[in-house]
Amino acid sequence: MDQQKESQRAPRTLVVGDVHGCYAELMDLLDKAALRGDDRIVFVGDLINRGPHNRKVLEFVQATRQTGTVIGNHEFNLLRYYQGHTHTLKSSYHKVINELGADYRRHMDFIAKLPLTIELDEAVVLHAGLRPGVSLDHQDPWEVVNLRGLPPTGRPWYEFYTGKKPIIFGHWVRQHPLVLKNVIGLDTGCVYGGKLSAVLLPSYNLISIPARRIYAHKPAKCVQKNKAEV
Ligand SMILES: [Mn+2]
Repeated sequence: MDQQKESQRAPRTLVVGDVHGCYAELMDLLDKAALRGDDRIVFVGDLINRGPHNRKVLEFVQATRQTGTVIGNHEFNLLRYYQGHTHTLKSSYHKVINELGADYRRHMDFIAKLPLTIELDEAVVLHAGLRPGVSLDHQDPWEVVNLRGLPPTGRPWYEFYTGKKPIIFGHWVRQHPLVLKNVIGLDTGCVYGGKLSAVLLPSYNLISIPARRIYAHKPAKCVQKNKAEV
């Protein structure tokens, strides 16, 4: 058996950007990716909220073998409400709770166990960002799921990331995936009528699927205005 054929059969990992309940687009993306039996799917978090089919996305992730997901800020916010740490929640989250109905508790038990980071052979997956110079174990959880610009300049956290292992993240919506030397940003705003994007490892091939429609309007703070956008 020659080595090339052997490597073609090695399991791959598809890392998927913010889904936000866009189940139909997720299925389109998986069709396009043509995964094989032992390939893995890892999500950058924000599986839910603002989109149409939050329950279906959560059920798919829990029912499908070889999937993993980190927690996103939307799961984080809902979990804090569920656990009684806050009593305020935007209306879109209440729609998610209604959609989950009798299964709300079961899905929150799943969300409560989600990790902040998933370390793959090729890259580290997390939702939003990292403080430079702080080890993965010592990052502030709120920042891992929310960080964008760093004080005092507000420049994106990833401009300061010098780690050897690439970081794959979502959270910060841009028109096209962000591809830098050791950073890949996958949130291309599917729920806002953009596209759902993913990267297949270890080839680093990018795959995108257009949104079928606009499901929600984008809050201004989510838009990447920085010059670093490519
Ligand atoms: Mn998001």
